[in-house]
Formats: sequence, C-alpha cells, structure tokens
Amino acid sequence: NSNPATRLHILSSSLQQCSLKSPFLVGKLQLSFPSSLTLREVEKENTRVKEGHFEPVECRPRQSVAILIPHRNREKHLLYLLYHLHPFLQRQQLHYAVYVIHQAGNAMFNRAKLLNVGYLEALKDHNWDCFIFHDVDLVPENDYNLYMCDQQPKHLVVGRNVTGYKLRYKGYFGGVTAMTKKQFFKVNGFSNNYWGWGGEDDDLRIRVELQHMKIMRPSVDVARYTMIFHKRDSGNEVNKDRMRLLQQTRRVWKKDGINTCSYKMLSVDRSSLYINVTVDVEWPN
Ligand code: UD2
Ligand code: MN
Repeated sequence: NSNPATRLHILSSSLQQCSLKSPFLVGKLQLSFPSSLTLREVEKENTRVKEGHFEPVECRPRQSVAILIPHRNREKHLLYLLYHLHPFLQRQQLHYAVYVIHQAGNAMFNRAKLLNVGYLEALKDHNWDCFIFHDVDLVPENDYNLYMCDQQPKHLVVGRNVTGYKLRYKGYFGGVTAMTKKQFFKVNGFSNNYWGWGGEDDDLRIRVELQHMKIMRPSVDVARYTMIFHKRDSGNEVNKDRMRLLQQTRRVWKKDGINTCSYKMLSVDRSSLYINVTVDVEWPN
C-alpha cells in the first residue's frame, strides 16, 4: 500500500504493546510554577506533540485518550497545566490529544455541558477509547496516576493540597475523572442543565450508580493533586438550584445529556499543544 498513513498504521501495529507500567515513570514529581513561564517554552519542551496530539514510537499504546479541559478566563492555569501534563502523558506512553473546550461570552459558566461538547467534538477527530474530564487548575503530583480508563469509571483526585489530601466526601466525583467512550455513552454523559458552580459532578455520580457501575480510585499516595489557588470566578456563582436538580436526575437523565446537547460551534483551532474548541453553550436566561 502506497498510502503513507496506512503504511504507518501497519508499521505501528506490528510493534509490541506498551507495558502497563511505562519505563519512563518517575513517581512523585517535583512541581514548579515559574511566574515567567511562556507558551513558547512549553512548546520547546514538547516538540513531539503536534496539534495537541502525541503517540509513542517505541511501542503500541494501550489506549487512545482524549483529555478534555473546560475553560474560560484561566489562561495562566492552562499554561501551568500544559507545562506539567504533556511530559506526564508522554511518560505514560499514551496516544493522546488535549482538547480545551472554551466557553464563549460572559454568560453563566457550564462546566458539564462544555465536557459533553468536548466528548462529541473529539469523537469527530478519532475514535477515542478513553476520556479524561480535567479541571484546568489541577496538576497531578505523581505519574503513577495513570490517565487510562478501566472496567469501571475512575476518580483520580483522591487528595488535594487544599483539602489536606483527603477525599472531600464519600461519593465525591469532581476534578479529574476517567470514563471510557462506552461508559460515558451509557450514562448519557453529563447533564446540560447545571449553570454556575456545583452539583454537576454529583449528578454524574448518580448516573454512574444508576447504571450499576462502581467508581474506582487509585490509592491516595498516587491520586494526588496540587490545585492552583483561585477564588470563585465571576460568571460561575454557586448554583442554588443544584439540590433540586439532583433530586430529579434518575427521572430525567435519559432526556438530558449528550443526546440533547445543543450548542453553537464557533471555532476549532489546532495550535501546537492543544485543540481549542470555542463554543456558545446557549444560556437559556
Ligand atoms: C470543584 C470540582 C470541579 C467542579 C466544581 C463545581 C474539585 C477538585 N473540582 O472545583 O470539578 O465539580 O467544583 O462546579 O473538586 N472554569 C473555568 N473558568 C471559570 C469557571 C470554571 O475555566 O470561570 C473551569 C476550570 O476548568 C475549573 C473548573 O471549571 O477548574 C471548576 O471550577 P472551579 O475551579 O472554580 O471550582 P472548584 O475548584 O470548586
Ligand atoms: Mn478549582
């Protein structure tokens, strides 16, 4: 076959599968947040990343993973996350791409809907096995925390610096989570109806439980994060409706999720380190 893309594919599939524990892992990381850091410097340190994508050449990756980051007005956090996450993911020998789902406008923020959009749009690029739903301000502290999906949905933030490295509460499912394409499809994704801060992560947990799936967590010495300090953003005020919404999840989940996620795509920009999807999530008010 003379098609270079096909040839490459044949070549790479004859490689051995990457081992579960990559030889490049180092364990506990020394994180730094240099105030003078620029995107240019991060690009220079990650020259094997092209348009937000990376694929190992030495072995056949176990999973293709899309990292989805909901975003608005957190440029500095995004820079620090890219700075740490790209080398982290490359050490894990994953085939991956980083998507930043950017909410256009100043209306109320909707983290969950942005993540639904990310899932739908990323699947137009590639048939990803696994999705990581990732807050922009959480930096992993240990690269044994594998960004891969398992038989069950996985919650990766057991501990955080700001909460004394303890699980916030039983059933907590916020921050960074990993679900296969199938698992996320099965629960119909996130609800689209959580505007502002809070509740959407608990809603997803309820959806997972309704499907008799069980949330798994790596051990606390591995599933640790540094959350970059921030105050509550304007446009992301506490959602006072969240308790009411959480009461109706089991009744409405089938009619509220990725199957009903309507939005206006404004642009897709493929810069060197991430794919930026800018979207109008259509605040109803
Ligand atoms: C917690 C959860 C988060 C989510 C949220 C409630 C943890 C570690 N995280 O985060 O997953 O459930 O509560 O909604 O428990 N964002 C922007 N711009 C904005 C507002 C939000 O980019 O103006 C994004 C960004 O990726 C941010 C995320 O939304 O990390 C969550 O917002 P937050 O960081 O203000 O909320 P936080 O830390 O309480
Ligand atoms: Mn945060």
